[in-house]
Order: sequence, then C-alpha cells, then structure tokens
Amino acid sequence: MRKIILILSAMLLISLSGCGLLPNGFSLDASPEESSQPEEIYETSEQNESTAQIYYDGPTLPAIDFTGMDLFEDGYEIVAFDYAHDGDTAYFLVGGSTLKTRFLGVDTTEIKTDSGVPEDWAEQARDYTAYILETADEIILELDENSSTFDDYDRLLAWIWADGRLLNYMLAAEGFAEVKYLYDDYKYNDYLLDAEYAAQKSSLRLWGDDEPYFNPQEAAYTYQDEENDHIGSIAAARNMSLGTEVSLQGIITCTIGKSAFLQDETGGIYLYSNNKGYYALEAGNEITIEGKLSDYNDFLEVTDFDDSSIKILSENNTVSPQTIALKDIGESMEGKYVQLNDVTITYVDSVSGENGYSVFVSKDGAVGEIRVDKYLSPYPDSSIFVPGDIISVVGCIGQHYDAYQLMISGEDAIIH
Ligand SMILES: [Ca+2]
Ligand SMILES: [Ca+2]
Repeated sequence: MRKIILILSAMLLISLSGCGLLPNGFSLDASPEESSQPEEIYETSEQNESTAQIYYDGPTLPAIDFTGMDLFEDGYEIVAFDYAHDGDTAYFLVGGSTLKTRFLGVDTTEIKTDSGVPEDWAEQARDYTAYILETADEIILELDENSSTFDDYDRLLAWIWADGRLLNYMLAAEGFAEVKYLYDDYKYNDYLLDAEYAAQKSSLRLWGDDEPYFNPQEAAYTYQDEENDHIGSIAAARNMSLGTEVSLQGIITCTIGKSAFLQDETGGIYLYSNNKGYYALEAGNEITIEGKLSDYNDFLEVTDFDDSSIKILSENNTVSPQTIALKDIGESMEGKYVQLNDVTITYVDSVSGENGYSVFVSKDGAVGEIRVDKYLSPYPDSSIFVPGDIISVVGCIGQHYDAYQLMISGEDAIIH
C-alpha cells in the first residue's frame, strides 16, 4: 500500500572521524579527538527531537503567507469549501463567487452514468474528497501557469491544497484517481505520475481492489499513520524470523559491488541485490527499503527487493565508522560500519583470477579477516596488501559460515 507520510526518525547527524580516506560517497571532517567515541556515531539534534516533524512525500506549498491573496492575480487564494460534486470536482467560494472547480491532472470515475449505476469507486472518491475538504482547516487553490484557467465547461482548473497537502496528489496516491489530461508541463505532473505508478503497483482501489469496506476517514488517516507504523528498526529486523517482510530506513554505508549495507541508529544489515544494479544503493543515500529477511551461510541479508521497493529520502549523508578492536568482531557487530586501526597484515589468501580473497590481520593477540568481494569494481589487486604492513581499514561486518569478515568497498577503504 502506498505510504504517504512518515514521521522522520530524528535526522542522523554524524560525529566525525579522524581518518582521511573513506569509501566513495563519504565526506567527513577531520576531528581526531572524537574518533574514539563510537557510541556517538549518531547524534540527534535538539531541534529535530523536539519537533518530530511530519514527512510528506507529495509536493508542498511555498512558505509564504497566503492571507489576502487573489487567485487570479496572485495564483493562490484561501477559499471556503462548498460541496463535492464528485471525486475530482468541487465547489469553492473564491472571492465572492462560488466556482465549480475541476482538479487538475486527475480523473475519478463517474457517479452519473447512462445506466444510472455509478462506476466503481466513483462514490467512494467523492466521499474521500468531501471528507478531506470538510475536515481541512485551510484550503488553498493554486492556478497553474501552463494550464488554461477554465476548461470548455467553464470549470475552474486548479490545484487543491488541504492543510498543506495536495488533494490532486492524494487522490492519485490513494488509487481513487487516474492521472489524466496532462495537456502541458503542469507544476506537479511528476508527483502525480509517481503516485499513480505506486498505486498501480500496489493494485490499490481503481487498480485492482474489489470495492472493499470503505471509510473515508480511515483512508485519510493512512496519510498520517501508515508508514510510521510500518518501518521498523534494523535491530528489530535482525531478531525476526527468516522470510519476514521488513521495511527499513537508514543510510547506505558500504557498497559491495551492487549490494550494500544499510545502517540506522540501532544497527546495520546487508542488502543483497543479487547482482542487479540499483541506483538507490549508493553510499551516503538515506533510503527506505522493503524486502525479505534471508540467510546466506549465517550472514543475514535483506533480499527480494526491486526499484519499486526502494525510495531515496536524501543523498550525501555522512556516517562515521565505529572504531572497534579485532576481538569485538562477532554477531553483535554484523552489518555495522566499522574501522580497525593499526592492524598488521599477516597473510593474504589470494587465488588467481577475480574470485575474491581474504586478508588476515592481527593486533594485540587477536586475529581478523578482511574480505575483498569478487564483485568489487574496481577490483583491488591483492598486491596492495603486503604482509607485515600496518594498516587501518574501514568496512562493514559480514559473515561466511564461522568467519566474521570486514567487507570492504574498495581500495579506498585501506588507510596505510
Ligand atoms: Ca471524472
Ligand atoms: Ca550472522
């Protein structure tokens, strides 16, 4: 089901690492005095904590005062709702006049038909529109500069904002409306098409549901509650049974070829792409992803996702690795983004060709394994690891049978 609003978990602000070289996508300031405090990887800003703002993934209004604006002179006007004719047409008091207004870019099904029987979803769409508009504290109409102001039936053509949310978009997102009559490059076309596509993929209402129990109030609430209830922490996901469908939100830390590690405040987990390339799986991207928990030789993975199950929330986020000791590496660290400092290379287990290889390191009597995955591109030649060299290295913790491994993203992960 389409998810519209989520309460953003407090923004992931990052304490800083003193190391200079990090995998692609990361840009960290140097602040050596903080690098030994792994517990402060994520900081919550005071501001975000107190406001817990609502994230709405539809378009938003500019932050200006609309009071006193005239629709035909200023392009916006605060109006009063009169009544809903159907899902895509309503009457508003605009200035001194009641104007029949057709919602730009969307089409709901028809209540009045030749047979006298309303089309599927027509009455429900009207009830939904009426509910949203009746319960809104503030309704603003917006004209589109690329659209005529009135259509051939003298209906006003407008974008309808209800408490800062675009009703045209919500109708498409909820599967109540088809996106239609995009005669020009209107302001919110892309949003409408994305919303419609998501509704179609979910077989929502017009796109597949068979007139289920319907309550417009409940539909309206899905905007506020659904995603927040839906997304869970990585730590919680790591304790669920294999096969469970999970929804996670976090920042991509390491990329291992076309697969990646995702991290939130609670932990990390591997996203196995099955060697398919996903644009969203770039280091530094904050994403939501839906997939299935799977196990590969004791390595917990999220699998069975595709483009439609990944959404980018923001890019170029910075995450600092948690500095750990070799002896700390174990199940509790699996999936996490970490740094090992000043370990000595003892042995390079390299075979010919590009099948991946392991580099064994030691420090203070503990030993560990760095894994160079065969899918890394560019592929780091094993000659860069020289036994006896002391290196620091960043990567994410994986597991292969009994062995936990520091999986690196590429040659940049090594700090000599
Ligand atoms: Ca219609
Ligand atoms: Ca494991």
